[in-house]
Amino acid sequence: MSVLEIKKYPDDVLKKKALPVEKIDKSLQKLIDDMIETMYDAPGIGLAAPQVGVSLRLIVVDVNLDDEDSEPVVLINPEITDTDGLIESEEGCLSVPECQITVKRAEKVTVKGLDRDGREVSIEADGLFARALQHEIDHLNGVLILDRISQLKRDLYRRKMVKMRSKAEA
Ligand code: GNR
Ligand code: NI
Repeated sequence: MSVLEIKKYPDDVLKKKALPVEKIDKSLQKLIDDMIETMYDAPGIGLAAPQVGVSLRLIVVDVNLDDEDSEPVVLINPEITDTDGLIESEEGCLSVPECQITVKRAEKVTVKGLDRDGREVSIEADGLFARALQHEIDHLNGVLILDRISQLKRDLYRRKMVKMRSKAEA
């Protein structure tokens, strides 16, 4: 297994709509394992394939990072089939460094997809798990937390990043 490079805004791969996974083969299993290792290494509570430069509909989530026995959830071609409630909460993103913003999302979601063995699964989630699933599925549609805030805040973030970059290069 290997830790992969996490692509950062404004990388083009983060803006693309990812394609459905057609074949669950050895190379996909390796990608899944590498994504899990990359998520734990970061550390993050979720990771979508486009974040490691692969434009496929595949996500991994583990909101119990502190729990040794917790198993990562792997979802291939995930789809939200039901939502309930709306709630605002702070979010960060490994691909959008130095950015913590409040995002309004469904409080509960039902998500269907395939597990890593290709079996159909349906997951009901609330709390941080529901939030992480929606955040990762956004990545598959080329949507970042920056797209969910006002133009003004987005411009502020862009300017902050330009400044940080010029400092780092100085
Ligand atoms: O590690 C992460 N934390 C987080 C916190 C609140 C809402 C969503 C997230 S996902 C993020 C990892 C990430 O960027 N996944 O795409
Ligand atoms: Ni993210």
